[in-house]
Amino acid sequence: MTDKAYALFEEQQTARGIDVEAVKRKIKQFKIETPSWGYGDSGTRFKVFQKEGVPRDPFEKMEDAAIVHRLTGLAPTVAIHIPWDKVGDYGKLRSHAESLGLQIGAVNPNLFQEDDYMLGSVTNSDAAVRRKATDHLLECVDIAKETGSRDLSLWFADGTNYPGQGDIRQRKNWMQEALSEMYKALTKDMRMLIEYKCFEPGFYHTDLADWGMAYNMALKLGDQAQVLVDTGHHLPGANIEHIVAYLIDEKRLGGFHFNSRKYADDDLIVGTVNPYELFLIFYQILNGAADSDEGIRRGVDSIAYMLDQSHNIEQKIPAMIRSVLNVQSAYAKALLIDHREVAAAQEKNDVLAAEHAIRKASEFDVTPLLHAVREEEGLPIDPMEAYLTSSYPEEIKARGKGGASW
Ligand code: PSV
Ligand code: MN
Ligand code: MN
Repeated sequence: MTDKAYALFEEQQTARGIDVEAVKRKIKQFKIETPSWGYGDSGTRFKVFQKEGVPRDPFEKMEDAAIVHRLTGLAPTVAIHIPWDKVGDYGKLRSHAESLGLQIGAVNPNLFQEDDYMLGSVTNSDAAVRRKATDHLLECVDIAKETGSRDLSLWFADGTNYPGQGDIRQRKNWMQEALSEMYKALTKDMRMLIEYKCFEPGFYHTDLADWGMAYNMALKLGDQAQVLVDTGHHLPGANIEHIVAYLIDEKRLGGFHFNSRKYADDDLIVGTVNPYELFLIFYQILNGAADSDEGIRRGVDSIAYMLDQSHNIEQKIPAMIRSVLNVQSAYAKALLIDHREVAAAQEKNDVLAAEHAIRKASEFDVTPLLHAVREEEGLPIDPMEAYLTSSYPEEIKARGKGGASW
């Protein structure tokens, strides 16, 4: 059945002029980083529900992440969050990850959970708090050296709730001061990925509220500073694909934090309510990947695809498996876009034909293609089923309740 379905798929796509072998190669190369905090007891607002079998420390988080990677072949790196993943010896955490076939990915400083940061971290009007916050950023650069991480993902909860609460321009300059100090500490291979968020926890203003502010900051810092697009951080109706295309063209798109949101920054499973948006994001990325400018192609090549999700009511490992599979399937569909067809329609200013050329690709069923890829890679055809029928869910129950949380 699988063979028949795949043969049909291949015939159909070849007839459209799609190089299916090239598509398969790209799917096999595509990887998504999972966040350590999505394995622990964490979760969106109001209450964190404790689950049985949740990892008790960063080492066990790596073990769960390794299962996701082993079953999907998609998630070889894990982002860490400091101090949630603080350990005495990062070399030991790194070796543990490597022994499981993983690598430690982006290091995420945490500048939002201490009382000192109530009125801001790097933009706090108290110089001692700013110093403490900047020192934490520097500490994270040192940790990244030990973990072998290239990227530092930076999200600041800094902002205000009321007009006049802070001097917005002064805070902007303090932000730049702290980031510049951090930038100077980077090794030449490291990158600072700067997130923005339109609101929360600052509801009047946030110091880095949108992609333009993050981009401006990155420009002032230098080439190793890039923008991180968290899909949950936009106002309703924002055209994220446009932001993505713009940043690609400016060679400043550093990476993504994928998640799904219906209302605010819910950090829910990517692709559950807006798979078409995800597909359109990949359309822009693939458009950049085919650019004649080598710099743009290089930029696209180094985009970090990461999840930023906190699973509260869901089972953690299956939620992560579902997430990486959703991203893979949106990417696979985008690989079926015939860019020549799009270009021809644009050339003729044929609006409907252009839209059709894009949408059509999203309507193909990529299941046989993904099954074939998994078969060739020696992976289970259905990673979710493989997990649920494995002994792992039962084994981790021995960890009991009350695992790691933030
Ligand atoms: C808070 O909005 C947030 O979700 C940011 O997106 C960060 O990337 C994440 O937490 C982890 O610090
Ligand atoms: Mn994020
Ligand atoms: Mn967020």
